[in-house]
Amino acid sequence: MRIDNNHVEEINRSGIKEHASRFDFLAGILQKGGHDVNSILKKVSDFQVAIPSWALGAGGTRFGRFGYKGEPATLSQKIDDVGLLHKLTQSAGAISIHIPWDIPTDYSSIKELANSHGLVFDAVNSNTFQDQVNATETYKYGSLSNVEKAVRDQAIEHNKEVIQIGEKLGSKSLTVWLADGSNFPGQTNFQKALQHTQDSLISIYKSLPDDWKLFIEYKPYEPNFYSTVIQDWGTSLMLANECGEKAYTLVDLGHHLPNTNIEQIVATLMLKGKLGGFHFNDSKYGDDDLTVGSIKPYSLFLIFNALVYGIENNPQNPYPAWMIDASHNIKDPLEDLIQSLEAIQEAHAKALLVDQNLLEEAQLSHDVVKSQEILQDAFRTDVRPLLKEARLMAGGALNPLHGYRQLKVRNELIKERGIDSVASGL
Ligand SMILES: [Mn+2]
Repeated sequence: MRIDNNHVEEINRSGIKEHASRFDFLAGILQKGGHDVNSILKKVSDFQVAIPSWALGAGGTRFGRFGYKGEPATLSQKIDDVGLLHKLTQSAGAISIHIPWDIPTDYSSIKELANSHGLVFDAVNSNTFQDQVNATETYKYGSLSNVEKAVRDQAIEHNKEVIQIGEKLGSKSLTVWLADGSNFPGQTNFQKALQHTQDSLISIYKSLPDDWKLFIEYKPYEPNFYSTVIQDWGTSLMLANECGEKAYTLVDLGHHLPNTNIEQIVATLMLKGKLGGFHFNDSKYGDDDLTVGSIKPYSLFLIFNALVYGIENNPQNPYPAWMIDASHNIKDPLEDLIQSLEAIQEAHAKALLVDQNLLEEAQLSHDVVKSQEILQDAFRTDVRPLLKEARLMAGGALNPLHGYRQLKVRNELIKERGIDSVASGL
C-alpha cells in the first residue's frame, strides 16, 4: 500500500479548521514571548529520524515472540513501511539496515524504491552478536574481543563487508554494537578483552571510506550479565579516540543504568565533538526498548535541551545521526513508531522554546528557581499545533495516528502480505 496526496487530503479535511485556530493561538503566544515561529517550524520540519529495519516487525523477549499481522518480510517491504511512516509524519526520511538480514539482491532497484519514498540510507549495522548460517567461527565467547584471532578476524571481515554494502546504497556510517562481555567473574580478562576490541575496531576503521563515520555504541549489561566490554560512554569515547577523527560515540537511551544523567553525557560528548549518533527509546528498568516518551518525557526534554544547545554551540561536533531503536512486543509496530516520532518531535520543539540567553543570565546570577522555571515553562507548553503545522506544510498528516487508522493501513498490509508474514532480523 502507498499513501498518496489524495489520501492525505482526505484524512486532513475534517481537522483543518480546528487546527488553524489552535495554531494561530499558539503562534500568537510564542511571538509575544519573542520566539521566531517560522524558524522553529523549519527546525521541526528539518528534523528527520531514521527507522531501523528491525523495528518494523513485532519484537519479542527471551520468553517468546508474538508476531504482528502483515509484517514486512523483505527489504522492499521494509522500505515500503518506512515510506508509509514518512508520508504520514514527514519526519522519518531514512532507513537504517541490518546485515546480514537486509542484503539487497538488486542494488539499483532498492535504491530506486527508497528514492521513490523520499528515503535515504542511514547508518548500516553489523551483527556479531549471534552465529550466522555457514559461519566457521562462533561468537559464543565474544566477537571483536574474542581471545581467538580467527574469531576476531571473522568479525572484522563481517564489518568490512557491511561497509561495502552500505557504500553501494549511499550510507555514510557504520554502527558497531557489541554483545561481547562475560556472564561470571573470572570468565574473561578485562584488559585483554578491551585491548582486542580496540585492535579490532582500529582494523575496521582502516577500511572506512574518507567521508564515513564509525559509531561505537555502549551498553552496561545484557546479553552478558556480569560485564560488557564497552560498558559506558567513557569506554566508547576512549575507543573512538584511539580509532581516529571519523570515530564517534553513539548514545542509546536504553543503554544506561536507571537514573543515569544522560543529558550530561550528551553535553560532555558534544563539547568534545564526539557525539556521532543517537538512538531513541524509553525505559523503566533496563534496556526496555519502549515507545519514546512513554515513561520519562521530562528526561527526554532535558536530553533534547542538551542536544539543541550542542547543535547551536558546538561546531566541533558533527550533526548527529538520529534513529529510533525501540521494540514493539504488543503494539502495531507502525503505530508504535508514529507515537515515538511524535514524542521526539515534541521534545525537540519544546527544547527549541528554551530561551538560552535568559537561562544563561539566570545561571550567572545563581537564580536557581528561575533556571528551573525557564526549563519547565518550555516543557509545559503544548507544542502539538506547531508539529501539526510543520507536517501540514511538508505534505503530511495533521494527525498521523488517526490517519493511519482511518486509512486502515494495517488491514491493507495484511491483504497484501498475508496474516502470517514475519519480519526478518532483530
Ligand atoms: Mn541501539
